[in-house]
Formats: sequence, structure tokens, C-alpha cells
Amino acid sequence: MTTITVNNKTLDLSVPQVMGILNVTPDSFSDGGHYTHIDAALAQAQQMLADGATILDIGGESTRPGAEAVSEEVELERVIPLIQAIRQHSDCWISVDTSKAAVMTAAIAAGADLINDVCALQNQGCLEAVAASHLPVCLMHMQGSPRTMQLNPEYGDVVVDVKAFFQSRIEACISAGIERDRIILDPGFGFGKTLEQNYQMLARMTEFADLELPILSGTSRKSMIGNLLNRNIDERLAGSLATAIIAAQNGASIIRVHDVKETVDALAVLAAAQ
Ligand code: 8Y4
Repeated sequence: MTTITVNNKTLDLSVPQVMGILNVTPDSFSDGGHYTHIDAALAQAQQMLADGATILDIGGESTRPGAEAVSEEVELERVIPLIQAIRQHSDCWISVDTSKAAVMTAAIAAGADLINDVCALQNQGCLEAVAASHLPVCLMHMQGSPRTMQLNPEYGDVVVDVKAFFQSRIEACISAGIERDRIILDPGFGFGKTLEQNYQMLARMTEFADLELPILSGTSRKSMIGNLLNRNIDERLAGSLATAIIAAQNGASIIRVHDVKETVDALAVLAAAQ
């Protein structure tokens, strides 16, 4: 049985777990009313936990293709108060989606349990920030940077190349003092991959199994669904559920989604058929 234990909590990764994507309002304004963006996010967090999410992923930077970078200050003020607020109300698993060492360190101090880095700890100080903690880390593959990644993705064989990237980042982590059993791998759907490359990774995710580490899969509402089906963002639920089930069947143990309730139902159907 594969488990991850941190901060007195254990996550059983022998069954797929659902990670809910928590919206962080881009504007950190407060209108002086009683219901702030923190309250709204807290309500969304409670709903996702009630619906069966075991992990909440909180990020303050948009990593959409073409998105502009966000300053450290803005990211900190979006993410840290929300982590603190959720931690006050719940002992759920809190994941912080960030690629900045200072945000990682502050999030860890605020009670985060997992570092989710789309840059796989390649930015300045990130290996050290995670090494100084006991937290697990998700290393995601991306070709290029969010601004340019969809321009011209090129691979020999996408699965082989992503796997080689994982090997090299695992080695970098271990050299920095991050134990192997703290690492989660993520092929990075939509991050510098064509439609065909994304579906090849989904179909061949079983090939990552010999690295013997948990796999996180994030396809929810992404362009690989929208472009395949010609569907707008609010019409991608069925496609998202299909990819979640395929990922789980092909060995993913954490599924990152917007639609928690529906994904939990779909995974329960899969479990019944095992
Ligand atoms: C609609 C909604 C269209 C969302 C696109 C998107 C991943 C991730 C993201 C992932 C891990 C996104 C932070 C992109 N994707 N972290 N983060 N894996 N580990 N786009 O696949 O959700 S953000």
C-alpha cells in the first residue's frame, strides 16, 4: 500500500484521491461587506470537502497558456490568508500551487501539507525550501514556459522524454535532501503538448509505473478536452470525467479537478468495477 504521511495525516494512494481546485479571486479587494473573497473561497472549500475531495489545491498565479507572471507579493497576499483560514476550519490536505520559494516557505508556515510546483522545483531556492520541510512535493513536467509553451511543442517520444525529465528532477531532489518517498510525479497535461501528445500521455500513463512513485493527473476542463470536442469551458464536464477515469485506470493516484462531486461519483463507479 502506498501512503504519504505528513503533519499527523496519512493519505492512502492505493485508491485514487480527488484534489479540488480552489478558485482564488484574482482581485484581493475587500468591499467592506460581510462576505469577502476569503469567505467565498472557504465556502467553496467546505463544499469540495463535503463532496469527497481529500486535497485542496490553492494557487494565486494563473498558469494558463499565455498568462502573465504574478509578483511574489501578489501571490503571497492571495494565497497565505486563504491557507490560514482553511487551516483554522479543517485538517484537510492543503496543497499550494506555486513555483516561488518564498511562497512555498510562507505556505508551509501557514499550514500547507503539499507543494504543487508546475516548474518542478527548478526555480531559485525551491529545492532548498522543500528540503527544509517534511512535505511531499508534486513535480510537474512542462516544456517551455506558460507564456510560450503552446507555440511549438516538440518531442522525440513524449512519454519517453517526460519520463527522462522525471528521472533528472528526482535526482536533483535527492541531491538536495528531498527523500524519494516525498515525490509525486505529474506529466503536465496541456503544458507544452499538442492535442495528440496529451492523449498519448493519457493512453500510456502506465509507462510511468516503473518509477514507482505516485502519479497526479490534471486534465480538468483543459483544452485537450475543449479542442477535441469543440466545447467551451463550461461544457467540458463529460470529457473531463472520461479523462479522470482513464487516468485512474492507468495508474494515477491523485486526480486534480474542478468538479469534485461528479469525479468522486465516476471514481466510485470505477472502483465498483475493479
Ligand atoms: C480550464 C481550466 C482550462 C483550467 C485550463 C485550466 C496542473 C497544475 C494547473 C496540472 C498540477 C489549468 C496548477 C492549469 N494544471 N498542477 N496546475 N498538474 N500538478 N488550466 O495539470 O488548470 S493550472
